[in-house]
Amino acid sequence: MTTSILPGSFDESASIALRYQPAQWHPPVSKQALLAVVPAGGTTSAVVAPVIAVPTLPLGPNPMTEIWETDQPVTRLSGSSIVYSTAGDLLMGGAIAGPDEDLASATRRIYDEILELVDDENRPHLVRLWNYFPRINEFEQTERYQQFCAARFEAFTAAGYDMASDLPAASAVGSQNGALTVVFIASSRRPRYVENPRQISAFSYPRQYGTRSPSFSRGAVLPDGSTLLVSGTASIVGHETVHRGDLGAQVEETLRNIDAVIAEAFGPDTSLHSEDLDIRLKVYVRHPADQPRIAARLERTVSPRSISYLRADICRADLLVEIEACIRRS
Ligand code: 3EB
Repeated sequence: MTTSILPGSFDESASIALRYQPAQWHPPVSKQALLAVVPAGGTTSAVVAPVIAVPTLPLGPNPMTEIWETDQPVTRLSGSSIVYSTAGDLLMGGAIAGPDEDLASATRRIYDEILELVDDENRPHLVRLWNYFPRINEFEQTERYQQFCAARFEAFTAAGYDMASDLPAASAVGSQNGALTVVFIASSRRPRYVENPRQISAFSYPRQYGTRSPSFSRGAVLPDGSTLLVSGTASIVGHETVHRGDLGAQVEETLRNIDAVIAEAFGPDTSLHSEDLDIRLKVYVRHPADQPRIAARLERTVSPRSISYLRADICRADLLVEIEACIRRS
């Protein structure tokens, strides 16, 4: 584990903002602002912040790289298999499994390491996690998504997490290749986790979706109250997939679900249409040919420059699309 003298205090509230840059962009030499750079499907030569390449390919005419910025001084660190940076109360990092690790062991090892690291770095509250791994809907005795869910559940349980109140927002999607890649944000202060009244909480899903339920909340509001990170959201009402095979209806239902999470976080009159919200959407598309139709719908509500599309499989075989959001109140 790397230790260092932190110039920023973990008591200092740090902002976080997500910006999308064209994928070929090269980062500027601003040590202060960058918390992480998350390119899709490749790497960049960034040296000023952790570069956490995710194994999903961008889709559409404007492939985007994620730039996570903050207003507090950033310290770049690494420990065990995790690269990360800290800024005030926040910590953002990523880890990738080895090529020969099986999914369940890699999930358990990486989660154990993340949970230990955020404790050691005095930022023990997980805010948000992203999980990418190949062949998510394939069966090896059990579906690989269920293997992942079981190992994640065991790691949280072993660390003493209360499954009804301590779980971060998350996404878990299928990549075309690569090894399990986990990206995460943690804080020294507890975020406000929110659920979606239109959906059964994922950690209470019935057993038909796996013996160990998915360990995530529907959204997390950063401790400073400014920013809502909405989990991967799909066309699920209650616990059931709705609109099987109907792309347009799945997108509409997903947007209703995101609006419900926004209303829980920021109040009943708040939605994707609110003027005072700064919105970024990340859209996981199962069939690349569906991207233009999805874009045409989303761009009626959100600026095209604020949407990133990735080719990914969704954790339920009957879902065609999943959308997550980073939403700042101005
Ligand atoms: C769902 O609502 C869709 O296992 O971490 C969305 C977000 C989904 C996160 C996860 C799964 C996860 O159940 C799938």
